[in-house]
Amino acid sequence: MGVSERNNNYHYIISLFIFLIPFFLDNAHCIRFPDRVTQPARDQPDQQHLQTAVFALGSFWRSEAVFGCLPGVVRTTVGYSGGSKPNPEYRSFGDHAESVQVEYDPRLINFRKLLDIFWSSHDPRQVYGQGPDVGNQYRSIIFVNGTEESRMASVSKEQEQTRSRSSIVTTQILQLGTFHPAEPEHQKFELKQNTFLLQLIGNLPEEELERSNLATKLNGYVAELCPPNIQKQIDAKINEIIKKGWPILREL
Ligand code: MHO
Repeated sequence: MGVSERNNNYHYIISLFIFLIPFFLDNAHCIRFPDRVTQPARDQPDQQHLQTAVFALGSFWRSEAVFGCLPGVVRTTVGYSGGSKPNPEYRSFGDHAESVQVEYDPRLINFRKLLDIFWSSHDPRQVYGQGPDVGNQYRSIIFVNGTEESRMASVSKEQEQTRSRSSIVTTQILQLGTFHPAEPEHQKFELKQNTFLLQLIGNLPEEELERSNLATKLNGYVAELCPPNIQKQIDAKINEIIKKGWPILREL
């Protein structure tokens, strides 16, 4: 056996030994490499952790804007809820109330905080309407999912009632049945009135616009319903883009 042949054999034996090490070590062959982690697209946050809440507090154009730019709110959708009519439409939605469905990341915002926003964003003592809008469709409702949310909603309603005894808080607390999404023209209604901003985010097709986190935030911004610091932040970002001439706003 020549020197190089012997070297080859050594290499072979060493390689084989290295290859077999994991099988000798307890558990070593159980090592699992994590599945490939795919990054969620910037504007499509990780769906798995999201929770959903539904509220009715007057015109759904405005309700959607109230929740849209809160940190942790990922998406909003307007619709009809709280009634029994099977296929509600804007021109005939029967006993339903105009509602907003809020999808949120519970790591960043919780149901209790959403309840605070709900109470501070409308007049729950107004009977048969909200602001200038008159009718049962504008009634105030907290839709709850299960007993814990139901308890939190009741406690918050009692607190709201104690703020003043001279009028009654009319808000209903209902277990959420079906939420019927409204027609496309009612989604992101406030933002749709602002062609400049629509253009600034790249004139998204309707379906994308409805699911977009950016559009959700801007919808609140247009209505000037974001918390003041967020309203300012968005102002600054938009002005920066206008100054730089950067064509499209991708994220906030
Ligand atoms: N005050 C609103 C109500 C619209 S709504 C979506 C209006 O301008 O008619 O019910």
